Amino acid sequence: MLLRGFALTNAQDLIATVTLVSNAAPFRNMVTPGGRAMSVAMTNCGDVGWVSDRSGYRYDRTDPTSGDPWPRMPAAFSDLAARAAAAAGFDSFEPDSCLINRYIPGTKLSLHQDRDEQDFDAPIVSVSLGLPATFLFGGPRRADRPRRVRLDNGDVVVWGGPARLTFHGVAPLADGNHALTGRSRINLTFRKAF
Ligand code: MD3
Ligand code: FE
Repeated sequence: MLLRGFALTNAQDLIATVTLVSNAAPFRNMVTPGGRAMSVAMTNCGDVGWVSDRSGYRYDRTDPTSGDPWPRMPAAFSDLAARAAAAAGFDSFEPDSCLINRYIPGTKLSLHQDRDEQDFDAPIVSVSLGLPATFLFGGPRRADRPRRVRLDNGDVVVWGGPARLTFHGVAPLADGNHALTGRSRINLTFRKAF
């Protein structure tokens, strides 16, 4: 379910909070198991964070860069995620992880499924901030031709039920400048990983 502008009134606050999180756990380009650095820069907050390295993808309680626990999930983050999930019919969504993705012009995210989480009954809630992106919304198989959906600053999407395991990605970010984020797009994804 696409909730256009759901986070618009919170957008400035959310970006300020992303800055606080990324001061404690800086954005980094993780390496895939195949050995290539991802073009998306990532960090996390919450009880666990998504990490990738030569040995694979997983959720981890600590930031591998520092060895410290990830920053705590800010209340403003979990509140927004729970309100959006409820608006889409998912009551009492309690995310234990927020993956924060940063895109600059040219950054893309190849088609993939999110399947490192324990419980596929819980939705994933995504919040788009800053520059617009073309989201690629595929089907249950990688070969399914994706639909292209524009995601703008403040848009929130709740991915649950039959949409939970669809293949998806992001087309290379077009250049631009946004009042809130400059030449970048920030995406928050709230997950129940454990
Ligand atoms: C559909 N992020 O972090 S958000 C990701 O814009 C990811 O940064 C993209 O894909 C981004 O894994 C897309 C939308 C999204 C997130 C998770 C999903 C769509 C999803 C999980 C299942 C189906
Ligand atoms: Fe994903």
